[in-house]
Amino acid sequence: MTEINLSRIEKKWQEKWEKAKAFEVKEGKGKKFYVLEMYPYPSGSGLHIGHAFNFTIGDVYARFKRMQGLNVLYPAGYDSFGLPAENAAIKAKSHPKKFTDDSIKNFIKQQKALGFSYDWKRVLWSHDPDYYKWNQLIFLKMFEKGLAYRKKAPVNWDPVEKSVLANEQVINGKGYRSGAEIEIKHLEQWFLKTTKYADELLRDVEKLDWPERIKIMQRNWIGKSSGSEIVFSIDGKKWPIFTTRADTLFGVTFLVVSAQHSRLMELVKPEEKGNVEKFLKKVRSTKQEDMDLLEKEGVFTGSYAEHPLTGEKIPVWAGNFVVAEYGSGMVMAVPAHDQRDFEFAEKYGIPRKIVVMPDGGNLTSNKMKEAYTGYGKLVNSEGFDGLKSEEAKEHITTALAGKKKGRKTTEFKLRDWLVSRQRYWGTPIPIIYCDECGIQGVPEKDLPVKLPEKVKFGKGNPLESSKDFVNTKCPKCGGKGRRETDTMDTFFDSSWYYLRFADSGNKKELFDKKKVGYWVPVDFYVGGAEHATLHLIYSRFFYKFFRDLGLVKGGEPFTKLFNQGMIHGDDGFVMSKSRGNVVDPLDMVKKYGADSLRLFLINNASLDKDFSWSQTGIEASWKFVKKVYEFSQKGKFGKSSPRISHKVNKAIKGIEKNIDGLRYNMAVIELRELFESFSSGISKKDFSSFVKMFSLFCPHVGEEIWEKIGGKGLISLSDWPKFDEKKINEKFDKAEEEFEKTVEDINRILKIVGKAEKVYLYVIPNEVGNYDEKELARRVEKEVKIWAVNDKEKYDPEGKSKKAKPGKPGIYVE
Ligand code: ANZ
Ligand code: ZN
Repeated sequence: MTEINLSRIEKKWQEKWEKAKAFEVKEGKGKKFYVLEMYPYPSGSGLHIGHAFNFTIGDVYARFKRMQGLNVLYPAGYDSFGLPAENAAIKAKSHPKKFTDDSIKNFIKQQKALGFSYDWKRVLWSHDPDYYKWNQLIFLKMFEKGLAYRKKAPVNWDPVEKSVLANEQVINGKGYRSGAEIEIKHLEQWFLKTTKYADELLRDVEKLDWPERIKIMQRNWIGKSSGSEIVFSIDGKKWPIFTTRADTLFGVTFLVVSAQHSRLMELVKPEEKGNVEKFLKKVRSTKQEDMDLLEKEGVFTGSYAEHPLTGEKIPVWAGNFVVAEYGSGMVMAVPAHDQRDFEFAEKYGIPRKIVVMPDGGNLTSNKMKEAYTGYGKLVNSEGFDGLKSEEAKEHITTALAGKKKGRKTTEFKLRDWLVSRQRYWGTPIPIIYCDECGIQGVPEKDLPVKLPEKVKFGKGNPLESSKDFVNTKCPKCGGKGRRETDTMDTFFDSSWYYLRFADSGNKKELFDKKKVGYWVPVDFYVGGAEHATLHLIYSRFFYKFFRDLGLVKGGEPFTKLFNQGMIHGDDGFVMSKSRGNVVDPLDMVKKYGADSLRLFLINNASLDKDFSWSQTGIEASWKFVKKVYEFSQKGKFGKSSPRISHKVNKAIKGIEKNIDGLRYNMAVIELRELFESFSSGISKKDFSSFVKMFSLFCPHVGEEIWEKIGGKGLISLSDWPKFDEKKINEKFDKAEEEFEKTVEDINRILKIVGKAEKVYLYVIPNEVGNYDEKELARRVEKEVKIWAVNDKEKYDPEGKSKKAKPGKPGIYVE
């Protein structure tokens, strides 16, 4: 028998696919289906096992839909701008461009080695001026519409990356990549007005076929709150404050202004200035989640506010738990009914006042161990006593509105996206500053503003020290102009790449509307859950912006989203170089072949669950691949018995459903079971159906077998097998179950009897066909003789044939 040579087979078919441009597609040919994996960062160390898993999930789906006759767009691209490349290049004393180009080349080679069926003609990467030119155009369009704007704001400064970060990129007060403690700086930066679409972004979450937890994260991130704005007066000036609990207004015992509030200093009295400044040095984050974790701290400003209804004097504090950029950056603190305020008041000895009494409850201020945050009936609230919280909110707000001291309002947690970065390796922001004309967009004809290649790395942003880059002419007056040296956050690049794939070579425009209209939205999007609030919010925002420009239809870019699980090392821990439990997919390809790796990755567990690498697992997959190949090489086909026919048709039906539902592991179980039944003979047609299904997971060996059995063209482009419902007959499954039970029964008897050489089986006449002597002998490892109970010739010394029942033969051993 010919020994299987997997690497020869892989190379052969990869070349054939490439030569035949097998997976290149054009729009218009029937119904489309768009499969996409999240834009990978082409790391210098190449493709890791998580990528291999992610891409295999996508590839199997793309192959499946393609065979089902859909026109499948399945492209690949590289998220190639960004700090990691810049840092790695500096470390390797290379240039980020060279470093990145090399990484991409390597990445593509590796993807090809795994047999992914991408349309390579459409490949793109962000650092290509033909790509980022369009980033710049999009930015200018946003600038024109007031959606890209500059403002001074408290921002997150990452001292290691030496750049600002967006709110989404700060985790527990630390930079999401560097892990450095974030510092707060007040800087003028570029923002994109994501909040313009806040309401719609929230509403449309309901339309999405996405994992529920991602939808929840999106809802929370956008965070809509309905409440009231209440105006407090401080030294004659009006300071509006957002609250969702206007019913607690009479319980306010202090105000807290955010430590990062842009007008904080107006509130600080000279005698408190020293204290306040000392306090401000300690404050680290601008983000709510981070603040909630911190111990609540603050400092008195020296100012007092006037209560809008009682006129009482209320001290104003600065605190670390108030977000500058939410509401008005101030809170009216009600320590009896808000836990944060409670803790703060305890710490600084500020009194509390109960104004909401729970039903049947009996709160006493000095016995409270924590705030009562629920609803109830109002007390200590002048004319509003006795009202229920819900009613009181309305009444109090109306009373305030009458005095022009309040109104109903809605707030969103979502902040505008800070997109400027003080780093080199990104898209230059296409803006020119002129002393005469102010901020000017670069005219479209001058795009792209190219990233200069000859720059000095090491100190700060190399663009700043590049005179040729910075000095330019003002596009309006022709006078001296200065280029913006900030670059765009790389999440800008990934916010629309899926649209460019629909028309990636277009030199004249962003993309052709008709082409995008045909391919987009993405029907199936696979990637990690870590993008829940970053990329997936930004992309949805871009899409809505493009829709408003009339460039795309519908409102959402990704119809169905799937998050794959994480792969751990064989020790159960997350793979990491320091633990030494990393598995390199390319090593596995060399050792076991690409198909075995692919099969192993998807047949482990439910695709959205974490699982651990297993050596025996990949070996088992490899053995299966070999067995299928060897079976095919014998090439002896006959007729499928009705039982086999039943199995094949039932498997097609089941596998089809399981793949569609992303239960690949279940599909593989069915495929293996089906294969096991072939030893008793199978028709070529039925075997072809099996190979087609097998080829989704193992495309190289699939093609090789297909060629051997005389299949026409490429199996990758063949039609998905159709099942014949009429050939599915559950009686075969029942017979099989009975057979298995009989095997068990015999084995039990053999165990009791001990020494026995022969097994006699007495079967109801119409069931004789369900038992195969050879198969049974193999299973019980004894000589077996089967009799029909009514056979006159039968050997039955103990009359065991009388015990036979339908589905349960009589058994005699000796
Ligand atoms: C008084 C009050 C009394 C509040 C009470 C709550 C309970 P959500 O639902 O998240 O919108 N708040 C307002 N602006 C804030 C800011 N910039 N940073 C931190 N907290 C802020 O929460 C709204 C509530 O969060 C508001 O209602 C306010 O505290 C606080 F028994 O006002 B509340
Ligand atoms: Zn000018």
